[in-house]
Amino acid sequence: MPNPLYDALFRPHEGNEAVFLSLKDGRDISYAEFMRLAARLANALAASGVQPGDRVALQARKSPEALGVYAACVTAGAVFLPLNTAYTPAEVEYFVTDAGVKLLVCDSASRAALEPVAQKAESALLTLDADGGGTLADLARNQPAGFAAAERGPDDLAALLYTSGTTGRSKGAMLTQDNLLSNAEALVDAWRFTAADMLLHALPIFHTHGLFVASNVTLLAGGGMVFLPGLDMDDLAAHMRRATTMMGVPTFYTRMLADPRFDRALTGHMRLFISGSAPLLAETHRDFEARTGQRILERYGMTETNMNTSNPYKGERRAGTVGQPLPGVALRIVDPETGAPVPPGEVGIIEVKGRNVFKGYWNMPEKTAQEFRTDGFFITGDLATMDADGYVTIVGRAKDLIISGGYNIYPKEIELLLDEQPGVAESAVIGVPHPDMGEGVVGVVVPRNGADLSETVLLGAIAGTIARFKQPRRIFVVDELPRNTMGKVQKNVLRDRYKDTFG
Ligand code: MCA
Ligand code: AMP
Repeated sequence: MPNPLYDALFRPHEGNEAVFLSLKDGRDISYAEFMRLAARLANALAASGVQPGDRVALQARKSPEALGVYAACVTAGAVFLPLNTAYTPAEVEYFVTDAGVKLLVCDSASRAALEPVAQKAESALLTLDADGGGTLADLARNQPAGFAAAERGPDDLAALLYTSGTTGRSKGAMLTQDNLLSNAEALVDAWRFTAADMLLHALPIFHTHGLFVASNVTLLAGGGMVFLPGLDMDDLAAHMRRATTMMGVPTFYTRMLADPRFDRALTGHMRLFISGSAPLLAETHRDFEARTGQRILERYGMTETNMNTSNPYKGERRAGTVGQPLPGVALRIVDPETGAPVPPGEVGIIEVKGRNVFKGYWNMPEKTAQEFRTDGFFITGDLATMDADGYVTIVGRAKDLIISGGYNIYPKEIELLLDEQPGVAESAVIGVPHPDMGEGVVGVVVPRNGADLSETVLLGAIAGTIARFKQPRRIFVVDELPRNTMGKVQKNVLRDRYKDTFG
C-alpha cells in the first residue's frame, strides 16, 4: 500500500545495517535497528487504539525512541504532534484539546501533572523516558518488529505543529506528507547530502529544524546523525571530528565563537555548516569564517512552509542574506497593503507558494483564508528585499514576533498574561538585542490607579504559567506607553529605549 513519506524515508532502510544514530555514550543504532524500533512503536500505537489520521502528541526529551515515535506515526499513518519540553501542563492542555489528540506521550516525570490534561482531552496517556523506559517503551518491547505501513496519500497529514498566533492563540499548522517529502528532496539536492554524511545534531526534535530539516534530510540521503541530547559545548567539541555537517540556530554559532576550541583544526574537515530559524548576524558569519575558514550556509524557513530559500552550496554564500528561493518554491516580495510585487531592492512582505507550503491551520478555515492570497501564495509576515540575483535579505517582521535562541515568542500571549495581574493597567512586550539568544524578552507595564508594581512580584506571578523561555527576563514599570496618533503602542520606541537591557 502506498505511503509516500514512509516509502521514501523509511522503507529503503529496512535491513540497512549502516549507522543511523550515533549517541553521546558511544552506542550506534543502525537503520535496521531503528526500523525495528519504529515498527514496534507503530504496533504499540495501534494497540493503544491509534488509527490512521489520529493525532499523537509527544512531549518527551530527545532520544532515539522519541524520534522513533515520529517514525512510528508515519508508519501507522498517524499525525505526529511534537511539543516543546519547556511547555507547562496548561500550555500542553491547549494543544492536546485543540488537536483532539488520541494519545499523549510524555516523560514519566510529568505523568502526574499531565494525567488531568489527558483525562480532560479524553486522550490516552503513555510515558517515554530519555533512557528508553516508560509505559510506551514497555508496550512496544513485546510487539512484532514489523508493521505493514498504513496507506496514505501525498495530501494526507503527516504532522501538526503549533505556532503561536498574533492573537495569542496558537494555531496548528497542518503539514502533509508531500509538504515534508518535497522539502526533504529539495534540501538533499541543494545541500548535496549523501549516505557518507554524518550530521552533528544538537537541536531539539520538536520543531521543524531539528525534526524535518535535519532528520528527514538524513533519512532521505541515508546518512547518519551524531545525536546529542542538546547543545553542550563540550559535547559539540568532542563529537565534531565524527561529523561532516552541522545544522544550528545562530546561538550555536555565537557560542562556538565564544569558545576558542572551535578553530580550523577542529572544524576544518567539515563539509558544511548550516544556520537558520533566526537571523544570523553578518558579523557572526564573517567572524566564523575568519576563525574556522568555513562559510556558514544560511537558509530561511517557517513551520508553515518548511524551507523557502537557501544560500548556494556552490556559489556565493552572502553574509546577511538567506539566499535564493529553493527549486520548486515560488517566492515574491510584495507591498503589504496592495499585494503588488515591489521592484528589486525594495522592502516588502515575503509570500511563497509550492509543494512545501502547508495545508492550513487546524480547525481554523477563516484564519487560513486570511493568510493566503487568492492565487495560493502564503503571506509569511517576514519583511525582506530581493536583489537582481534573487538573493533575499530579511530586514524585519510585519508580524509582532520575538525570536529568542530560535524559539518563537508571540508578545500578545505574554501581554495578555501581564494584563491579568493585579494592579496592571496595560503592558507591552518587546524583543531587544541579546548577546546569546539574539533577542531577549522585555515587559513594560503601566500601573492601574497608581498601584505599586514590583518587577519581582510580576515575574513570580507568571512563572509556572508559561514556558520559561517565553518569560520576560526584565519588566519595567512606566507611567504610560508611547503611542502614535492612532493610539497604537509604538513598540519601536520601546525597543529603542530598552535596547541596552542585556548589554
Ligand atoms: C533555553 N532558555 C531560553 C532558551 N532556551 N531562554 C530564551 N530563549 C531560548 N531559546 C533558558 C531556559 O529556560 C533556562 O532558563 C536557561 O535558558 C538554560 O536552559 P538550557 O535548556 O540549559 O538552555 P540551552 O541548552 O543553553 O538552550 C539554548 C539553545 C536552545 C541551545 C539556544 O534554546 C535551542 O536548542 N534552541 C533551538 C530552537 C530551535 O530548534 N528552533 C527551531 C524552530 P533559566 O536558567 O533562567 O531557568 S523551527 C523554525 O524556527 C523554522 C521552521 C526554521 O526556519 O528552522
Ligand atoms: P517558526 O514559526 O518557528 O517556524 O519561525 C519562522 C520564522 O523564523 C520566520 O517567519 C522568520 O521570521 C524566522 N526565520 C527563520 N529562518 C530565518 C533566517 N535565516 N533569518 C531570519 N529569520 C528567520
